[in-house]
Amino acid sequence: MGNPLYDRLLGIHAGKDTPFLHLPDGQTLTHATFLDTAARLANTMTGLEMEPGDRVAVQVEKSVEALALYAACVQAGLIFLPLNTGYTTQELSYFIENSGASLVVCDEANEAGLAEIVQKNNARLETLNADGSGSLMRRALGMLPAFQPAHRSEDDLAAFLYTSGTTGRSKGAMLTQANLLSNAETLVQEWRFTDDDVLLHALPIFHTHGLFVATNVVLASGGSMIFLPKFDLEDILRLMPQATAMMGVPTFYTRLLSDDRFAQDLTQDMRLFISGSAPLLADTHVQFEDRTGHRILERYGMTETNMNTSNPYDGERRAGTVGFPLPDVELKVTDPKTGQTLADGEIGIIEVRGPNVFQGYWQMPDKTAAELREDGFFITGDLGRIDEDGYVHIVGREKDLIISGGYNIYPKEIELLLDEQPGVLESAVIGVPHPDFGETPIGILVPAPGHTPDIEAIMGAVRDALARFKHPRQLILLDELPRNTMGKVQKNILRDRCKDLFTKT
Ligand code: MCA
Ligand code: AMP
Repeated sequence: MGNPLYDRLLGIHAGKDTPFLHLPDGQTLTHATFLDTAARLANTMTGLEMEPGDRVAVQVEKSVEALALYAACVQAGLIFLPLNTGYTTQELSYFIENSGASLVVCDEANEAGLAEIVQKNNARLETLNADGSGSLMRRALGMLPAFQPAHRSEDDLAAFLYTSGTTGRSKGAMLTQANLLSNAETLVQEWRFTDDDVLLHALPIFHTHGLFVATNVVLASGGSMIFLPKFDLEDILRLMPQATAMMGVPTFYTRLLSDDRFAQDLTQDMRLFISGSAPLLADTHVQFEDRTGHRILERYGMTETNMNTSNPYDGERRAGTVGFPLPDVELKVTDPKTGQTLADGEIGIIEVRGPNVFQGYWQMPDKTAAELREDGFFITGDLGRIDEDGYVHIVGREKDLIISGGYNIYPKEIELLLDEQPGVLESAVIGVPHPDFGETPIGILVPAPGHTPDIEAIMGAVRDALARFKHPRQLILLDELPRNTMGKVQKNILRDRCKDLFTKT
């Protein structure tokens, strides 16, 4: 039966001394060395009595060992559950409990904070630090660098990625081997990746973009990556001449453009710049081409679906669009009320179907049924239209979501917390334009009658509960929230009033 994800992404490189990871210090790791580490980790986890189908929750800094842990999970048939390094203990507790993870891997600095919740869930806790040290690798170094991959089928689950929702509760999107493999192999073809490619990798590896789009595409094509811990402008400018391709969120591109040193001489050996995870402003697209001669290739995806559409490699990459549906992806635009398919040109909700679409939300059949139709179409919550040439345009979102620097923020989660604070009657969280992050959240608070909320104390409560990237950049007091005749808060009015908060001086 084999293990398709292992066989087609990792096993193909077994024993090969070909370059896989170029590190910022100039060191290069081969595929064989990387696979040795993965095999040691797979042996370690099996030795800890982990069995195929068990969940491994991982909140660690980006490192070679962290990436090898993903490969080890594939090899051992374990479900990989990567978590944003910004999440607080409170946020992590929910993920550990909800997923029923049997192994939790964290940075040593967070070990004490997680011990109680891990114990309560009868899980095991191991540590892995940014420099590769910690209990997990200590165990792994005593293991054999060879592991017989667990038998898995394409329909077996490979990863859970948590994504929030409009109700404020995160949902574990269940992705199979086939979901990941089909997308990776399609993207290799669409974007012409080969073993000559060197991808500049500065994205985090706890999301679809950095893990599945970037890493799986490079693994499937046999290329290598310049593997950076994070987006650091100096590193990017220094290392770009050694790369052939980069994948990034729009913030990467606006930050590059804001530096005069970023010019054509740095990009002459690059063949491809890809953007996604958030809307790329048409202006950024145009400025980038003027500066470098390269047209950014914009694509559109979601945690639940991997990639759905892409601008063409050879044809016209059209600014302000996300291109065409990928070869094996069906995409339609439907009426939000009736679900009927709309004619091209009309604006409605984007729905997608294909081998890339997830299996549903872990142990949440109602939420799955609300978003994943029986016929396999997934209701994305994005508003879009298809133009006369077939290009897909994303024109907005039906779902209440803010995207800051490529990270999703669900206002409901913050509003639930703000509403609980002393002196607050109710709240509304909205996204407003931000020059660096694209959008940023701010909170509008309505004081309870006769009270003046203590803004500093409220920000303290926010800091304790929520990851840094979700913190409202400002809290504003307002006597009442604008509502329509149905009593629904009119966030568009609030957004309009606050739209210049960070974009004009
Ligand atoms: C970091 N901070 C942020 C963000 N990132 N705040 C808001 N939004 C963010 N995105 C916090 C930091 O913790 C720091 O807090 C402060 O803001 C300033 O940090 P700064 O140094 O400016 O940020 P950075 O570390 O340079 O990070 C910015 C970044 C990074 C490079 C844009 O967020 C990033 O790599 N984003 C990519 C996200 C991504 O991969 N998304 C893909 C999701 P303090 O001041 O307290 O230290 S997958 C997806 O969406 C789908 C599937 C798709 O289509 O791809
Ligand atoms: P996530 O839940 O993190 O996977 O985020 C997925 C969401 O990011 C999508 O539903 C879109 O709203 C947004 N998104 C991803 N790529 C693009 C893009 N190229 N343009 C506009 N929005 C995008």
